[in-house]
Amino acid sequence: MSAKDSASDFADAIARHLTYSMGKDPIHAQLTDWRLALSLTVRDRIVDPWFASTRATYNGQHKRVYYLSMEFLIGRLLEDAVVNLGLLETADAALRAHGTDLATVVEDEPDAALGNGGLGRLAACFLESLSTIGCPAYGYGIRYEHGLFKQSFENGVQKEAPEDWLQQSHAWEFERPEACYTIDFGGDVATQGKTAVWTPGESVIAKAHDTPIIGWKGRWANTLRLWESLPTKLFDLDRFNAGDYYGAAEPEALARTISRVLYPDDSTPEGKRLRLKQEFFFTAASLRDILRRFDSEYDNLTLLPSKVAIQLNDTHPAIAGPELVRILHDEKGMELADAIETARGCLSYTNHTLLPEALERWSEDLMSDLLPRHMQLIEAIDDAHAKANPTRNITLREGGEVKMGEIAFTMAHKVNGVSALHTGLMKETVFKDLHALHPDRIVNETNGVTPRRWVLSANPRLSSLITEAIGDGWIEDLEQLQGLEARVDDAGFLTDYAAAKRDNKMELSNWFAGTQGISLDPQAMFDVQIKRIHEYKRQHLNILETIALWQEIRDNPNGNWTPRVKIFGGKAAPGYVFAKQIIHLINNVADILNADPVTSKWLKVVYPPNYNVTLAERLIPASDLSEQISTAGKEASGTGNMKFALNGALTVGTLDGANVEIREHVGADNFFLFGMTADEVVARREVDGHAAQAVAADPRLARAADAIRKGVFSRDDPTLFHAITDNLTGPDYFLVASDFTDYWRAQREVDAVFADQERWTRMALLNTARSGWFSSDRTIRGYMQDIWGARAVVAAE
Ligand code: 26Q
Repeated sequence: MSAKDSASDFADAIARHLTYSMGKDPIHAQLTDWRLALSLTVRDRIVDPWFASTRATYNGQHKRVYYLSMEFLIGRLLEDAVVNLGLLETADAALRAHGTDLATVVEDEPDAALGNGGLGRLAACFLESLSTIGCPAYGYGIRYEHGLFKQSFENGVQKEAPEDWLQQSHAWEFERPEACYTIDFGGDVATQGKTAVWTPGESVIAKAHDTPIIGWKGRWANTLRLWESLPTKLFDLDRFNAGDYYGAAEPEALARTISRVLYPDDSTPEGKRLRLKQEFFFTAASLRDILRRFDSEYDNLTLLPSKVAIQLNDTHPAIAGPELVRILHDEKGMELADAIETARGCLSYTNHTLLPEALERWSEDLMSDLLPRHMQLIEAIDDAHAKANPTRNITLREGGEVKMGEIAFTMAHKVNGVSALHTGLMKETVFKDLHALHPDRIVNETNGVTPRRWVLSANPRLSSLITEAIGDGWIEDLEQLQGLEARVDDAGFLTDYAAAKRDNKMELSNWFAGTQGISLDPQAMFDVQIKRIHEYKRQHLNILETIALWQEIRDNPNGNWTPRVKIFGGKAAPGYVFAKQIIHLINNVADILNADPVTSKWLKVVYPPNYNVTLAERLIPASDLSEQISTAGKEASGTGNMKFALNGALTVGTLDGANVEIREHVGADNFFLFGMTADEVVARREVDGHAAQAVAADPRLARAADAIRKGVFSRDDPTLFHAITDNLTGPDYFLVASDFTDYWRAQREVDAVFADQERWTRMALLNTARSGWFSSDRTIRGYMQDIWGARAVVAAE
């Protein structure tokens, strides 16, 4: 049906939805009305392939993949759906017949920001790839009422406001009142003979909301099922009748808290009771749903691992291990050892961080209080593991805390890292002992990104150029981009490639002028660092280099400088004081530099607030330089780095995460490498006074730090940024000082190459041509083969 739609049929369908689904007279329709009507029209074309996919899976008794994730950072859905259904031209023409156009309508959709950063965005890319490949899969998560907070700047300081994506109606989810489960917490456990009986103290309802995720060419659609928490009892009528109106509404308010808001942390978790409740809530609901589906098709639980693959996105759903054991053992009567074995056959776990402070641990007291039966089972699993492996002293608990990484590891048949370097470090550090015991368990699955969103729809100019050159097979087989390599000496092609970038930069400049009131020179190098603000990601290294460059330009204003715009984007966790100081510093540096009549034609700093998926889609296609400058060994993979390389930005980066593999693919000549290796980082930390030494050895660094310390960027309060400068010359755990000199060197090399535009363009083209391996399609195929034992299915026509 979809492919045959004519623009006028489509326009009629939009008008019908406007009138009959929404009750809106087209004469009075506003932008949001058109957006909803278009979304409903598009949705109509998703539902059939969606049902067909579900039926094909069911009829073929295929194994299903369940991706459990606290976060799905999906962004907007409308354009993705339109693109994947091949409706770009049709939808645009139809909307024009109604007096608007697709680009305008698409801009009206709010981002679904149900994630913090990389981990959540990876989950969203995976969902799209799973559908494109045709692998039967469900994403399971929480339907947060409020996603990641909205960021604004007041005098350079980050302010947070609640995000409210659900305030605006949207067309993508189907409420499933029939898919409701009671989720229990607290209470006591009694032993009756051999069986444990858990009598919970409180319960909430988990209600499902389904969003179909359509794959490329509309061949397959999977489901993202998000849980909303509701009270078991809507309303306490007795209390209401007794005049206690607030009290009557209390159970509802309490229950709803669980799915109220996304925890705004990135790698700095705190042991909050509500967070553990959220984790158990969505994990338990998902497992119940998975087993209900399994029970409806099979009657032999030993088949479970051959039909069900459950991927744990980090340890956030790690309670799935004990919970599945509880269901199989307590509820289904399986022997404990068999229950553990069966659960392990289904479960696998992805680790996304080695930062010690980010590894989840919960106090045994909290766990016993909230999940008493699970605490007992954790002890039992711990004992069973110890018995099976008597020579090694590995425990799931330590110092009164439960270690979720260890639980996830022992309960998983495969554990994976997200880049080659990170997987290697997992084996050597956090999971060293467990790896020695289970040497085949850890595997690597280097991250990827979906080319449909991150190239095809984000960068239509580049996409058309690619398709003209090599056909459109690259969209689902990204390594075909290699075919572009043949054009690297083709002057005409290079001109077109450069023109696409130039036009993207022009478009971005217009956006900056229109929304931020800043005028940028599209000829300047657009140097971009966009990601969560964190010390290990070292935005402060970037801003220090900016300050040093500014000082150098002021010294020699008639020098032959390469014009640059430094673009920053990203949020800091609200409680992360140091990260917020970095934001403040960047904003203050921007104020001073942009107002400097001598230097501002060479060097500008801009920091648009509220960085999100949509802003990334704007910035990445218009970027020349990608800043991937984390302390080696700290960034598990990075995925922004891949999006930049595909879109023809060159990377200045350390040997960290997937940068290592990007450099291998694009070639060392096409990558600006600097900094210490992960091993050198470890050694350097042992050097007494390493930071002070580094500062003393580099006058540029010393002078830049001095300017901050003296209040050049905080005239009213010179001490404002002393925490940053004191850290820089003091402990400097992330080795900003020690990597500065080499970073400066690499940046001057970047300047020199950028001045030779032809050379730059060739390098950029080679980045695009050689980054096809970083498609999330490749990553998903890796998981299917190495971890899930799942196969792609072709839906019945
Ligand atoms: C945990 C407990 C309590 C509160 C918050 C959290 C929490 C939330 C989010 C801990 C970590 C995260 C997010 C981690 C994350 O995004 N990691 C990134 O994952 C990407 C995908 O694999 C990698 O590319 C990045 O390198 C990694 O930093």
